[in-house]
Amino acid sequence: MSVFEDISQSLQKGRAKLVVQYVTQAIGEGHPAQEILDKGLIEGMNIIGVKFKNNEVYVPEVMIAARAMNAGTEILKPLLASSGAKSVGRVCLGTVKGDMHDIGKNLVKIMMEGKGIEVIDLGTDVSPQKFLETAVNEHCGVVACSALLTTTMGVMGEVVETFKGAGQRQNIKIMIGGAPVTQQFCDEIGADSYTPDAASASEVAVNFLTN
Ligand code: B1M
Repeated sequence: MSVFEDISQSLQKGRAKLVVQYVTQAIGEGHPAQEILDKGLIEGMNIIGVKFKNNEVYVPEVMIAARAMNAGTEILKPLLASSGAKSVGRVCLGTVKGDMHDIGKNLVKIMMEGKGIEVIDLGTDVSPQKFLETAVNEHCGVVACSALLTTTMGVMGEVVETFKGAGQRQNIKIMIGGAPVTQQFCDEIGADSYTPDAASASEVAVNFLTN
């Protein structure tokens, strides 16, 4: 069994200490952090997602797996985010109202900080009004919204409308992402960018902030 399978299986069992052990081993073997994240941690979480959908595991097991995922991500954090970069601008980031999923959002934060972006993390369950107030008061050039539920992704459209209503649509770029979000949805609601993963989100944010 490869070290990636070890990571994935330990994560699925919610064995945080083993996840940390195998992630550390993978780093020691010279695997790049992004590969460990994608082939080990995210792969394990995707399998949990399928089991969750099929009622083979339930919320408590998923929460324990999420905790193990966070433990593994913590080890990778310094490797994913190269430190010392000069600030290129400010992003206000959050998971939209009604949605508590924060693992993907936290990865977006790590990758953006790694590119020298100052991230104001509003956490989960963030209302359109809160995004607006923070972005304006904290002089953010970009607002980044994450959603994991088909029932909450519509809030991203409300974010766009709230910024329009406040006359802030021209000044601030709105980026969206999360598993159910698509480019087509982005076009429909009139957001500025959809990106499928945290790494590409950080690249687009740098472009918006520097151009
Ligand atoms: Co939830 N959940 N969950 N859950 N959960 C999903 C999303 C689901 C697909 C599972 C399933 O049925 N297969 C399903 C949604 C179905 C749907 O809407 N179509 C679901 C459901 C139904 C629910 C509840 C309603 C279950 C219930 O209570 N009956 C409930 C809702 C609670 C709420 O939010 N109000 C719920 C609860 C939970 C837990 C609390 C148990 C836990 C969350 C823990 C936490 O986040 N702290 C949880 C988890 C862990 C999942 C799954 C298994 C994994 C999500 C995850 O973290 N993936 C998920 C199944 C799945 O996605 N396969 C599922 C790993 C993460 C790295 O990926 O967040 O997609 P992701 O981020 C990616 C990209 O999407 C992207 O970057 C990352 C990769 O680099 N990205 C962005 C994310 N945000 C971005 C923003 C950007 C750009 C890219 O720009 C701004």
